[in-house]
This record gives sequence, C-alpha cells and structure tokens, in this order.
Amino acid sequence: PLKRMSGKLTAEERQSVLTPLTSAGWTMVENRDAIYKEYLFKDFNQAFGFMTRVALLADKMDHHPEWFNVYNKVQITLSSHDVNGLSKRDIKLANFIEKAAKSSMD
Ligand code: H2B
Repeated sequence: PLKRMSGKLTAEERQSVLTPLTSAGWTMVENRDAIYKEYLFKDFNQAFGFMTRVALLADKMDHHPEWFNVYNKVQITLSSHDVNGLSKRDIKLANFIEKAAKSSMD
C-alpha cells in the first residue's frame, strides 16, 4: 500500500493545532507523543452511537483511535503508529471527534 506523507507534527504545527484541542479538554499523554480525552455520555446508547460515527470516519481515513468504553464513558487516545507520534491525521480525527461528541449528546 501507498505510504502516507504526513509525518510527525512540527513544533510550529503543534502550537497552532494542538492549542484549540487542549482548550477543549484534550491532554498530552505522559511519556508518549499522543493526546487523550475522556467523554461522558448520558448512557451506553449515546456513547456507542458516538463510537459508530467515529469508527466510520476512522476506517475511511485508515486512521484508528485507541479507545476504551465502559457504559457511558469513552476514553480515547490518538497517535499515529507509523510515525510513533502525533501527525495531522490525529488532529483531523480529534476535530471530527469533538463534533461527533457534541452532536451525539443532542
Ligand atoms: N491508525 C493509527 N492511529 N496509526 C496508524 O499508523 C495506522 C492506523 N495505520 N490505522 C494503519 C491503520 C495501517 O496499519 C494500515 C495497514 O493502513
């Protein structure tokens, strides 16, 4: 398969694209170049509806989250395994996840 062109985010890119995400509750993972957020939904149905929307985009992107779900809680870690760190793909996915979470809570 074709290899991707987007490598690790540069320091400049981190400043511009990571700042809005950290304001939205995403945090840097300790000892790893990855970002993390925990979402709480009303119930399992809402959480799993959210996960389904995210899963469809993630598979289309061929870029998949590391995630863990218990009932109404979804914990998500994003990183690009091929570059062992954050790339633009994680930012795109995180921004979609933010929108999907909001619309899933309606
Ligand atoms: N997801 C993430 N987060 N990082 C990757 O490097 C990655 C992926 N690689 N999903 C994809 C799948 C790769 O394994 C397949 C073969 O394209």
